[in-house]
Order: sequence, then C-alpha cells, then structure tokens
Amino acid sequence: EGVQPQEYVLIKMQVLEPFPAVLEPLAGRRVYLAAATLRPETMYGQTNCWIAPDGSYGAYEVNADGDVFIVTERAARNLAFQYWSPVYGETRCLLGPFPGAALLGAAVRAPLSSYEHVYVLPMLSITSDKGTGVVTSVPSDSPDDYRALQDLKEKPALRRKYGLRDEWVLPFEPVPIIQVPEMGSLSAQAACERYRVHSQNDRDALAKAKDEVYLRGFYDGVLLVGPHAGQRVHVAKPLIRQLLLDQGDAVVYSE
Ligand code: A2H
Repeated sequence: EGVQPQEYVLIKMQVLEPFPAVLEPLAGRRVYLAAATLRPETMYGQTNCWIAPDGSYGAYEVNADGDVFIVTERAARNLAFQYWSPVYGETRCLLGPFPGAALLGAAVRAPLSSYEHVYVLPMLSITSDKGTGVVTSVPSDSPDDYRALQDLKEKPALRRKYGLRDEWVLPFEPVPIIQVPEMGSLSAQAACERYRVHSQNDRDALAKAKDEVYLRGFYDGVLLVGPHAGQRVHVAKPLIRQLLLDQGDAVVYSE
C-alpha cells in the first residue's frame, strides 16, 4: 500500500440467479461482486468481470439493507471502517473463505455496459494487496483487460483449464467508447498491437502499452457514448462517477 490514500469506485456487479453452487445459501439476496476501479467513465465498455482463481474471497453483509458484497477479507475489513458499514469496524462474513475459482462462469449485471449481462472469468495478475480482488474488464481501454480476454479467446486449452464455456468468452467483443486521436476507438488493442503484446505474461511490452493508453486516453480521449458523448474524458469522468453513485450502482472506497 502506498503512502497516499487511494480512492476507488466500487462497481456493484449484481450476481444473477441461479447462483453458482458456492453462493446457493444466499439465494434470494442481493449479492454483488464489488469491482474496484479508477476509471468509472469506462464502464460503458464492460465485457466481463475478473477474479483471481487462486485468490480467497468471502461474502460480507455491508449495510443495513442486507446487501452482500463479495470481496477479499482485507477489503471487507477496510469497508467495515467506512461510513456505510452496519456496525463500525465489524465485518459480517456470511460465507467463506472460498476460492475465486468457485465464481467462474457466474453471470453478473455490469452497470452501464451494453451487454445485458457478462460473466466472471479468471485473471492471473490480480493481487490481493489492493482494491477488492475483483476487477471489471474494459478491453477497449485497458491493455491488461484486452490481453487477458484475448488470451482466453485465442487459447481453447486455457478455457478448458478453468472449465470456461465458449459462450462466456467468445461473444464479448471490446466496445468502442473513447476516441483517441491517432489511436482510434479501441486504443488498448491498438497499443497492444503496436508494442507487440502477445500474452498477458509479456509484462514489459504490456507496461509500455498501458502508459500510452492511459496518458492519451485521459488527456486527449473523447467519450463516444452515454449522456456525456462528445466530451473530453477528464471532463466527463467525475460526472459519470457521480451518475453511478446516484443510481446506486457504485460506492466509494478508500484504502
Ligand atoms: B481499472 P492501482 Cl479501463 N489487481 O479499472 C490488479 N489490478 C487491479 C486490482 C488488483 N487487485 N484492483 C483493481 N485493479 C485494476 C478499469 C481500468 C483500470 C481501465 C484502464 C486502466 C485501469 C477497467 N479494468 O487501471 O494499482 C483496475 O482496473 C490502470 C491502473 O490501484 C483499477 O482501475 O492504481 C486499477 O487496476 C487500480 O490500479
């Protein structure tokens, strides 16, 4: 953890019924995978939800309304000290710990996404030392997300290894949501091709692609979709963040 507090937006990705076996005791409740993001303005482009298959997660009651968040234990402890916890400083673990792998293939609702629902898929680079251990995937604008999704699409053996069905992966194409001059409207793909990122394990090439996409997208990017279409990313970002919070589709989380 850094010296400065980091403020994330947690996107509430509601788990749709029928629940995966591990969540069956929670049937009938509002259960969310809470994905930590620094880029709320990109939520129009969500295509899936990432978890660490070998990571450890729990289901925690997070407010007086009985909402349940699936996050790491570390994130649950931090959440319990933030304003919307039912009892200050106290976590209420309903289920867990269970491995991320138990969530693979769950269908979730992704707020603002053009896909009606998306699926939970594995990402090996998720660490348990920041955010919630849940990451939402925006392959149009995140080289990490683009390459991890491409790996699953291009490698049937990788899908088989994790027991993933083709229909959880193959239909989900990156959505053009931000136009960047000279890079087009799928800047993560453009940068991964330019820097020859051939797998999510090409860490050096991936780092270069990420630097370019983040800088260019934030300062020169223009939104293509939603109520702020036509506006610059850095202008639209706080507005879309607030829209997600007002709709009840996101909460603020710091650590
Ligand atoms: B971002 P920082 Cl479109 N392990 O959201 C690995 N990555 C994690 C994580 C974890 N435990 N928790 C969050 N993240 C990702 C969107 C996005 C993100 C876009 C572009 C860049 C980007 C969609 N994925 O992040 O280390 C989440 O992915 C660039 C850094 O705390 C989160 O925002 O600075 C970001 O990394 C938080 O990273």
